[in-house]
Formats: sequence, structure tokens, C-alpha cells
Amino acid sequence: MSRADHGPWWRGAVIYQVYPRSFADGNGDGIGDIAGIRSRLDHLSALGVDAIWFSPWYPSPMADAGYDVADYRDIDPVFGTLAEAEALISEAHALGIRTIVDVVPNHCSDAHPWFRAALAGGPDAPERELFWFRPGRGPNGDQPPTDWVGEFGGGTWTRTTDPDGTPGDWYLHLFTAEQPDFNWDHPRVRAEFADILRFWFDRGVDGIRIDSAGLLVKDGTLPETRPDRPHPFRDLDGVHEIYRDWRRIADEYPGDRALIGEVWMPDRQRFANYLRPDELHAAFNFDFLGCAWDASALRESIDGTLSAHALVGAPATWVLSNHDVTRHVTRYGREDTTFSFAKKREGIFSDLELGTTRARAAALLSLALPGAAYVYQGEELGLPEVEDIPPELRTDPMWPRSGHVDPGRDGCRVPLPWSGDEPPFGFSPDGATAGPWLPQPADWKGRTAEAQAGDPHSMLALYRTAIGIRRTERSLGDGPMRWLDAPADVLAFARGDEFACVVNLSGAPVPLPAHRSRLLASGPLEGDRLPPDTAVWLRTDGAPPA
Ligand code: TEU
Ligand code: CA
Repeated sequence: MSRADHGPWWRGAVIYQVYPRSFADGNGDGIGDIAGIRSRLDHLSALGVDAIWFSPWYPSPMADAGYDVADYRDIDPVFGTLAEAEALISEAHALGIRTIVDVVPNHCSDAHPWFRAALAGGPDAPERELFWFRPGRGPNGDQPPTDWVGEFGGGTWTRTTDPDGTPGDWYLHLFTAEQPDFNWDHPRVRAEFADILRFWFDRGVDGIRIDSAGLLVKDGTLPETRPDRPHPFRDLDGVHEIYRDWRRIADEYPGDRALIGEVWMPDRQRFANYLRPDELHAAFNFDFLGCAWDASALRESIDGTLSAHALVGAPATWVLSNHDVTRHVTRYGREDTTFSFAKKREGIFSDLELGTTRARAAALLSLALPGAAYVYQGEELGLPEVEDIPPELRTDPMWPRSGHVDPGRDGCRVPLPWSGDEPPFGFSPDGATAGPWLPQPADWKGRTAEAQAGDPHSMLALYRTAIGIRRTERSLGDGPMRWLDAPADVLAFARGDEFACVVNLSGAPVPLPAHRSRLLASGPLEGDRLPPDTAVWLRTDGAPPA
């Protein structure tokens, strides 16, 4: 059934995140690539997703796995060519799947030609104005301009050496030293990104995911961070002007092009400001992602999300995992089920069976809520976080930058298992010259897409069935929802007059509300009772009792 009466696609889409390095390897070098993605599009088509978001695939020294971009208009040779990316975009479109590229506007790579020119040209190079070069403090200038703490921990400034060999100015980087921050006060930076957006829209992409969208504008007076003052680089009002410009560009193109912001922002009101009608179309709901597996916390997050979005007329999004966070099968099996970057990631016991049971229920919850839903590659296979990657094989700069305290994000980026009984589980073709770039657990044979495709009780089967129902169920996706009366610690809500979702977060089985039939359950029911950590989709009769 058509969803056309739901408005533009981005209001209710299921969007699948491909992390190209770890999705599928076409040429056998152990690193995922565009050829691999093209060979596995049938998986995404069978899953039923509406759109694919590709994490960065641009030329990059890979200091931050491609979030350090050296050229925004090309493809890194490890992933393939621009012609292959264009072919992938049109093949996805032929399957009815939209495409979203990841644009990183806060910073580039230190290998970007502008930054190279800024260094090579010495203190007077005009390219220095495109970044944040400043003299150091102290008599010898050997103290950084500020004591700001970076997003991965550690300082935010690195000193340069002038072409004559003497110590020179410092430059700002909110992430690693290999990721210099752009100066968005400079018109050339603005013009460059306007052109980059057009470059990808001209290639037919349907959306842009905007990396670190709240960080672009800095207070040029460089104050220290103080709790009683506006933050010097987070969520400054000036970012909104940038997104109003970008919205005008997106609106110039036919066919509902979408701008999707990565905005980590605890304040829901300020978060919603990015979604005003002339700004971004959508943004990732990290409030929900970080929320505990707890009925009242989830209900509060859902209500808070929906009311903040309603004020600006934007659709909510529902996200459980991505390439930066501990996979939710593992999170939900822990005693503390919340996520935050500030927390230790490692060495915390997780009951993966419990985590999997909850992840299945969470899938039905998030796919039934109003708005768009995101699926991070591998969550449809129920993959857990890989927590035993040997330290010498870890690649995430978070690991060294945290002083080897935080293992970083490699554990959610392990190459996908597709088929077979042993690594590389079909990730690379037969006869590959190298193993997967991160080791896959030897016991993943039961988690391959192939093994799960034939098992009606698998996570993959649950996702396929749920997304399939969502495609035909007119009340799902964007639209209203209504809470139903339910026992303590049970979330029950109606979508339209004939659909209800019930999630039992209590410790005991609960009776189901009145219904005509069961559409789908995340696990076995006990007669007419819904066991703990289980969700069910029900066909209800007319308006269900409120
Ligand atoms: O992540 C941004 C991000 O996670 C931070 O801004 C976050 O708020 C911070 O780590 C909390 O302390 C994006 C990408 O998703 C990530 O993979 C990149 O490493 C990062 O930007 C830099 O481009
Ligand atoms: Ca490859």
C-alpha cells in the first residue's frame, strides 16, 4: 500500500545505516567496499528498508575511520570509485530504496588541500583563515589558546611548525589532531559546502546526514568553558543560519531531499530548534538511544520527544544503535542499560540472552512509534558488541586519546557475518588476500544472514516481518499515537483504530488488552499473557478501550 498520504518519505521511513568498511568486501582485501554493498543490495531489499545511509566513503587517511575527509567529491580507492558510487545509487533507486550520504562539515582531514596549503604557506597563508589558527599563550606561545576538552577527550589544539622550522601557531580540532575544524565564519567555507551538497544532490542522493551538526560555529573570542556561560562551541545560535541556507538548497531539488542532523543535545527544546520548518528535516533521537530499558524512563523519553517535535512540526526518529555506541543487545543485557559517552564501555557483565530478548522487543517498539526508524547494520542480525578485540588491533582514536581507558567504538564496527561456518563468514569473497580488518568472533556462525534467513524465529526474520507489516499498515510511520491503559511497567499504545503495540517491561507476565488478532510478537507468549521483556503488535477492533 502506498504511503503517499503520509507526506514525504523522510517522515516515516525505515533507514538502514551502512558502515561501508564493515558491510561487505567485494575485492577480498578484508575491507568492505562499494562492490560489496552492490552485491548485497538484495539483503536490504528483502529487509524492506526505505533508504540507506552510507557512513563516509570519501578519500581519507582514515584517522577517524573516514570522518576525516580529504576530498568531499570523490570516493576513497579502498571503497571504489565515484562511478561505482553512482551505479550503487541508481541500483538502489531501481529497487525502490533511497540513498543518503554522510557529509562532515565541522572538520576535514589534515590531508585536505586547504589544510595542507594553510600549513605550507606559513603564518600568512590565506588558507589559515579557513580554519582556527591562533598563537599560543605564555611567553613562548607554548600553551594552547584555550583549555577546552575535545569530544574524544584530551586537548583541542595542536601546535604547528612554521616552514622555517620554528614553532608556530596552534590550530583547533574538537576531535583528533588529524581533524582540523573549519572556520564557519568564513564565506568560502559556506560556499564550499553549498557546492558539496549540490554535488551529491546532483548525483541523485535523497538525503544528507550531517555529522556533528551542533558544533560548527565557535565563539571566536575563545572563552574557557564555564557552567554559567554559553558554551564556546556547542549549539551556538549561529548554526541555525547555516541550516537555513542548506534547507534552501535542498528545496531547490525535486523529490523531497532530506537533511538529517547528528545533534547530541540533552535539551529537547534546543534539539527541536534544529527541526524548525526552514531548517533540518530530521535529527537522530539520542535521547531514546541512551534511555534505560525501563517503562517509565521510556515513556518519558517518548512523550518528551513527541511533544518537542510537535512544536516544530517535525517527525520524530527512533534509533537504538549506530557506529558510535555500544550495540543495544549488549547494553540491554547489562544492569545499567543506559548509554552515554561519559561512561566506561568495557568490562561490564552483560547477559546477552536477556539483551537479545529485550532487543527484539525494542525493535517492535521503535518500529511502531510515530516517525522514522533507523536500523544500524547488524542489528537485524542481533549482533552484540564485540568486547574482546585485542588492544593492538583496535583502530579507534578514542582508545589512545582516552589514555587507553575507553576501548572506543571498534566493537560495534566488526565486519558483518553473511554465510558459512567460520570467519570471514562470507564478508570477503573466497580466495580473499586478507582477513577482515577487525576479527570476527569465531562463534558467529549462528548469526550469519544465511543461517537466520531460514529460521522463522531469528532476529532477521523478526525484522523482515516487522518492516513488512509496517509497509502495509497505514497507521504506522508518521502520524498520531495514543497511550492505552496498561498494568504497571507495561507500555501500550494505539496507532490508528486497529493497531496496538504492547511492551512488557515488568517482571511478570501480563494479560493482553482486547484484540482481534496477533500480528507479530517478539517472543513466545504464555497463552494469552505477554511475558517480561516481550512486545506484541495487535490488530484491534475499532477504537481500542482507552
Ligand atoms: O560523532 C560525533 C559524536 O559522537 C560526538 O560529537 C559526541 O557528542 C561526542 O563524542 C561526545 O563526547 C560523529 C561521528 O558519528 C563519529 O563517528 C565521528 O568520529 C565524529 O563525528 C567526528 O567526525
Ligand atoms: Ca575491499
